[in-house]
Amino acid sequence: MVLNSLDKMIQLQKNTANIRNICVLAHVDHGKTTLADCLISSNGIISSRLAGKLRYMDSREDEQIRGITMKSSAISLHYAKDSEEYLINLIDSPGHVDFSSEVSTAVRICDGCIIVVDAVEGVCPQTQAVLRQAWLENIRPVLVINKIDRLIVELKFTPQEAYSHLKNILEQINALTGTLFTSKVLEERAERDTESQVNPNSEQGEQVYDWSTGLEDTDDSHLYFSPEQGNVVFTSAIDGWGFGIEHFAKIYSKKIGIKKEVLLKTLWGDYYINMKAKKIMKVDQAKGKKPLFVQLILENIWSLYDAVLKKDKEKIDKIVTSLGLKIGVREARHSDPKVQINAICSQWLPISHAVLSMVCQKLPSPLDITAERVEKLLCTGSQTFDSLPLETQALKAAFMKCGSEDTAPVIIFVSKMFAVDAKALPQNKPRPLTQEEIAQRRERARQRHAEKLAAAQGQAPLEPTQDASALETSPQREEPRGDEQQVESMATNPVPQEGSNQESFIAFARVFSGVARRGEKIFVLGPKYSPIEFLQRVPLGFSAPPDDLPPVPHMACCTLENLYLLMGRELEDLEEVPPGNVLGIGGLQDFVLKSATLCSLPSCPPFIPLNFEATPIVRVAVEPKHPSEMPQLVKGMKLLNQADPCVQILIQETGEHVLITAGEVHLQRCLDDLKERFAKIHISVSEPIIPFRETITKPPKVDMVNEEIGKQQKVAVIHQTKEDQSKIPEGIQVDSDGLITMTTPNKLATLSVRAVPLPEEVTQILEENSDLIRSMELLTSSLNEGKNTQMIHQKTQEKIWEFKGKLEQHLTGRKWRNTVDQIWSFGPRKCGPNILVNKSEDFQNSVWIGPTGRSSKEASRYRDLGNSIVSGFQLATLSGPMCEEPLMGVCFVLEKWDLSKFEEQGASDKQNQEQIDLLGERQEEDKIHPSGEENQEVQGVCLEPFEKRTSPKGDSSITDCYGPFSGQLIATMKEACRYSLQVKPQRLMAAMYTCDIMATSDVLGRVYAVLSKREGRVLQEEMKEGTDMFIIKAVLPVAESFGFADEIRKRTSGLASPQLVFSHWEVIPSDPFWVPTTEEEYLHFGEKADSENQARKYMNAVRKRKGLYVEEKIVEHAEKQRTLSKNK
Ligand SMILES: Nc1nc2c(ncn2[C@@H]2O[C@H](COP(=O)(O)OP(=O)(O)OP(=O)(O)O)[C@@H](O)[C@H]2O)c(=O)[nH]1
Ligand SMILES: [Mg+2]
Repeated sequence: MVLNSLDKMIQLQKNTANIRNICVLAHVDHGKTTLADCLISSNGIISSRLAGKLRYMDSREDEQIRGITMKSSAISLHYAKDSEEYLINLIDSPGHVDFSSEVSTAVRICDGCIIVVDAVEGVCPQTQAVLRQAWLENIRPVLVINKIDRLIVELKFTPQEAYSHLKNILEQINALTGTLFTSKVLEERAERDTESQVNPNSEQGEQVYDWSTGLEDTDDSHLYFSPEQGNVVFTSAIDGWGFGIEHFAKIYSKKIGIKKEVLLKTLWGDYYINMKAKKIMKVDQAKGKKPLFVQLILENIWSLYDAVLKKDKEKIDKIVTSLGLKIGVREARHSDPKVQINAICSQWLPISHAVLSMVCQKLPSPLDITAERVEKLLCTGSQTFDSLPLETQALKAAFMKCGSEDTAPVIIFVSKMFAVDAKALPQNKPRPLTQEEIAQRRERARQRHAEKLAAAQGQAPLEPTQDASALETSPQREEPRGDEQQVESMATNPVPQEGSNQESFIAFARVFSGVARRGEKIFVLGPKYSPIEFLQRVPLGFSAPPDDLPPVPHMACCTLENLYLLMGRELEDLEEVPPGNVLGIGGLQDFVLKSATLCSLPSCPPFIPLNFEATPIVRVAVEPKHPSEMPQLVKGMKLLNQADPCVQILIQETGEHVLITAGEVHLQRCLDDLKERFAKIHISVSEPIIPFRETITKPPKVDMVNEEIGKQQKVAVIHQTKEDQSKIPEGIQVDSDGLITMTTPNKLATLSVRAVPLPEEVTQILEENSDLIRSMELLTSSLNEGKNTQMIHQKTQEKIWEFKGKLEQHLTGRKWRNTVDQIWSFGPRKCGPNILVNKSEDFQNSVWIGPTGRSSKEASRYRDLGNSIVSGFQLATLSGPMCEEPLMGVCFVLEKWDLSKFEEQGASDKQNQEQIDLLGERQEEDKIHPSGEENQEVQGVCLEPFEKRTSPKGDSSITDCYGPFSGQLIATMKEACRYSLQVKPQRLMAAMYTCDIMATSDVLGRVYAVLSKREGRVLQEEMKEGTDMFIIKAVLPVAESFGFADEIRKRTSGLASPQLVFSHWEVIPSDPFWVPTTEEEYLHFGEKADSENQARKYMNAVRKRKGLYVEEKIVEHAEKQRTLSKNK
């Protein structure tokens, strides 16, 4: 087939009903890119011989070397079926977990997806993940079961066995779909129930809970994959063939004379054919009849493979002629059976036809977008369209219509930004000449040749008039002479010099409504943009040009500079893009960081953020080899951040530039990009920075040798705690049960704090609801500031009560009485998994209702000072005492908060007040200059700024929440929290990966050896049905995971490869500060107890990295070393 011209594509883009935006999703290595190759070759973009070998969509060098896809990329294909012509925008996605964010970016702009499953490996962890992602985004899937050839060649299955195996895979994947569906129906039902509960008149509210309601009356048959529905095809991408049962139903209905419809229903399933009676009957196992699928389809394929592999020339010829195929001589003689199979099968059962016709039939066009999907795309959890302004609601209709008329609003979603070399942009590339130009030039060349001939026949030779370089840059100048045809065939637009080695950013986007035109002005809406705010700020009917609009947060206005057709490795310039198409947009890099919504109307709500399955967890610090190149590094990191949907960059408090990635492979790719594309400098990379969390536990009941801690041993423990307490400075009271009482340096306030470990479930609930906590925090702060603009939506309110209910459910018992009501704040960063509980009687404040108690004036004073207490808590939870890592699962209880002295002071005259403040000032000064200066001198120095600060506020100096006293409160609270932790048994928490490994039984032992060496724990081991593969599910600390995948691969000679996904935090049971205290422990571990303590090892490593003091004995039993000096 010939390459489709750009004009053809432009024409196809206009017929929205025949556009299919699809992505290919699967577990790693199941053959997505190979399948994409086959589809691309059907359009003549690559040769069919190279299909499967080239992996055209893997355009990066490292993708080719490693053999895995790392980014999603799109290509537009043309497919003609019957009389219809279709445009298929195909997106190939990566299967490796590290790049799952790329899958999210692809899924968002598609309407359907092809799920590829390896026929041997079956359903794998990433298959489940991508299926879930497709569900969450409401896009429709079809199934491709790939690598059927492996069943024949590798597993040597008989057709019957292969059939059972395939049936099994289908069942597995349908079971998965079933669970997704059930959970969705149940969720919807729960939602309906809450609605009806709100409306007490409805009858449903009183219904007895019945889990099955809603399930029975919802038809779900169309959701499942089954060959008779036409949404499953069987393929071997590497051999270039594939089929759906429709293909065979057509053939056999003619051959056998049974209706096609009957065959369609019976070709898959336990039916057999009675050839004599020409009847199809149910399979009776006892009689050993073969199902139709085996008899009519698989056996034919098997016998073809058999003939080719056995090099049975005669049989091959017979098959080829009976199928009516024509095989090229070269292929027919080829010694490699794969080439022969490919040549025969790709004609007999062309894979592109099987897959693309299924895609066109079964997957929706952009016009079929459902109202449900529109709502999901535009409304975050608690919001619905009804709650938005009318102007915004009108946009829903535009979405559904997907219209291209001039009045239709333009709505585009940018799902990621990707970098291309500026030289590869169409406007900077040499432009191939048009047919006309070529003809003209040919004519000129002919003339010249004639002239030359004439000249040669008698006259003096003509001087060459032009040189090649002049031609190159000025193709339109007068007649070029000479035979520079090669040079002439390309006309170049000069590449701007400074842009020659620059990266250019292209937005990967889709038009959801209206026509995107080059040069048009458009609004760029950030994820936090609110149309409500816009409509409040801008008067109705405001019709100034977009540039003159008053500034609205998270909104900018830009021009669509360049529009591109994405063609895999190439880009093609477009003037306009009709709705429903995937496109690339140039010139947005200053406006869009990673993703954005573009709309011609500011009343559009932004699309909801993409949901990324992978959590960035692997951190490294980077620095340039030459310090002078720091600016390049910073610039490069910014570009990298823009070019990758999932990477995070930050500057740590220590000043290090840190890169946070999803895993080792992702890290490697980011570093390569940084070095070779974005920064172009040599960089040095630190060892991975592994995050930990700090927590406390209940005191242990047994000691390190599993002996119960009895009375006698307790003496030792108490002795030890006393020793510990001696480390706590004077002026701090410690109760025997761990209550810390501390006074601010100016002696005006006293705080009593206790730290208590939270139950594990509570920590988990806090983690799960961090978004909700954050929005609660926003609401409270806007209420405190007196703004009441944000109405609490009813659903949000419900969610808050539900969250509170869950906490109450788990915080029961005497110890936790009333705790939930007294929660004052969450930390760190006001949304973390630690809580501050306020049990002081004078002042009550809770996250649920805001401050109460006392008169309002005092309350406001307490509130201001209370903010300092909360800040102290936030600081304490951000970095713990063990190794300055964030805390997790700790509850700080503020038992007393004594401000009586402060109030006395407050009541006294202003003179007094000044001195208090000065005292505070001085103490702060003292901190900075520990040597200290004479009191009077300090007064002299401080008087001026002090007056400046207090004078405008008058008597409000007491409540000055930014005054020195509040600083002292923050510091005291922070210290009190830290000491309260230190008197409890402290523990480190390690980040854990879950790890799925598939391995054959013979390498199982080695996999276990590697796992146990790296402190991994096997959770589950299962044998995969029908194969000799085992699936092992294990957990592994992130700290031990570096090089794990490589080690497993090496030790098992590539037979097993793990997938690591961050799963949770786990307490490391050993105590990092442990020293032997009981007799048994002395006996067992010796006095020094120098056996490996994992927690201490981790803690010391972190402390060392952060430059903190590490208590380590470097030299033990030092003996004087004798140096044998030469000159004795
Ligand atoms: N036997 C056999 N091998 C196949 C088939 N399709 C693909 N492969 C092989 O499987 C390996 C992986 O193929 P890819 O197409 O790169 O897989 P992928 O799903 O794109 O992988 P990622 O992009 O890394 O997730 C390659 O070595 C292919 O040659 C097939 O039909 N049969
Ligand atoms: Mg791939």
